[in-house]
Amino acid sequence: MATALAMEGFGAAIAQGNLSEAISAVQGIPLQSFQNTPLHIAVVGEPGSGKSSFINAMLGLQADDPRAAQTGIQSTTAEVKDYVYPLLPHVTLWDLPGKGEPPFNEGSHVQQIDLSRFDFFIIIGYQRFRTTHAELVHEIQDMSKRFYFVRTKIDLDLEASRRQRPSGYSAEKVLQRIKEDCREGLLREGALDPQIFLVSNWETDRFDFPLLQEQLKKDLLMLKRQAFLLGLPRISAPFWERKKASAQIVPPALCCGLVSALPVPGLSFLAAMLLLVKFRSRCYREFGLSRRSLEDLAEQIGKPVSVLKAAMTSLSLKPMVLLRLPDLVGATVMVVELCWGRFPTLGCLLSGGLSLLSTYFMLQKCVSGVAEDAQKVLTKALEVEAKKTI
Ligand SMILES: Nc1nc2c(ncn2[C@@H]2O[C@H](COP(=O)(O)OP(=O)(O)OP(=O)(O)O)[C@@H](O)[C@H]2O)c(=O)[nH]1
Ligand SMILES: [Mg+2]
Repeated sequence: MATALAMEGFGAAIAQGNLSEAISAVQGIPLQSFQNTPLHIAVVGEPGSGKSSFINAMLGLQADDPRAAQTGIQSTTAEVKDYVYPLLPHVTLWDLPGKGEPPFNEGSHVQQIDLSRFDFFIIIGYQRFRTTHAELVHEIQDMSKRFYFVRTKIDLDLEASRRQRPSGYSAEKVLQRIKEDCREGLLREGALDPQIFLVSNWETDRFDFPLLQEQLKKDLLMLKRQAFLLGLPRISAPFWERKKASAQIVPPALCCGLVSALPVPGLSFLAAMLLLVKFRSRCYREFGLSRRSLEDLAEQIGKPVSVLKAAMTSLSLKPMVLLRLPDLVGATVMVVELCWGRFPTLGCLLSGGLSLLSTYFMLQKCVSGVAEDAQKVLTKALEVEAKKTI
């Protein structure tokens, strides 16, 4: 209920171009309100690392159960498949094919399987910390999402160690060394305070398996809140489309066309440039990107305004002016010189028409750029907000 109300406020604020109010509408939602928010957890990792076996262990299913995920020594999981996690409400575990395995060859994994559709990740690894894990950590962190690192087949490690050094065998030391290797690898990749669990999928009551389930339960509402916030940019997209559609482009373009019809070379350039600057400022105000609005938003999320400005990469005035206006000036001057002397009316119509068209497309590009920037700024603000643990 609280989330539905907040969503209404969020939508209304976006429609008004008030980004700080939009953030404030969702900022204050009590954690308990996210109980019913769905959480999609992707289980990812290299082929054969024990992803499907881990899912079965989480679900409490034996491998021969018809409801269980298929497991095997050879590559088994070829398609993404969902499994409802019965111990927590609205949580789904997703079994994915191994990263780096055909048809998900190196480099194509992300294109084939869109990781952005998942809210949280469990990276499964066995043996050493590898490049595959490092790549996954980067992909996940770039989306401002979180993960647990689960090191499987611990039973095999202990057994191997016991066989190799029967006299000096210490299970505790082996486990500590494995955890250290995982931690070092994760920290090297920039993971902050990584959560690492050592498990055997055959023995869910031993090692860190119970701890993992407990931690997931503890983190649940925070992860759902994060999923909710990071899903908001998708919801806000239609609001920007509506704002874009309502932008008044024709009157200023007409005005520029009329000015350009005057037989003064270069006048259309000046007129279009002035118009562009003014129009862009108006768009910034309407989409919530004016200096004042950005300062308010930065204060709201507790970050310097430069963090938000860095996200505004779609629209830069200089390249727009430099790219579009020389065409406009050149064409207009040419038309004026060629036609004005002999056919004054034709020259006037041509230069005015050219200017009108060119200005129209320029302003359209301007509105799209501002809308894109507004979406990026909002996404950044929501990412900052989602990272806060409350
Ligand atoms: N000893 C031991 N074997 C495991 C463990 N987890 C998985 N295995 C075995 O490892 C092999 C691969 O397990 P899967 O669960 O199919 O691995 P996967 O990551 O889903 O494999 P793909 O779907 O092919 O990427 C199977 O033979 C499992 O029985 C574990 O914790 N301990
Ligand atoms: Mg599998």
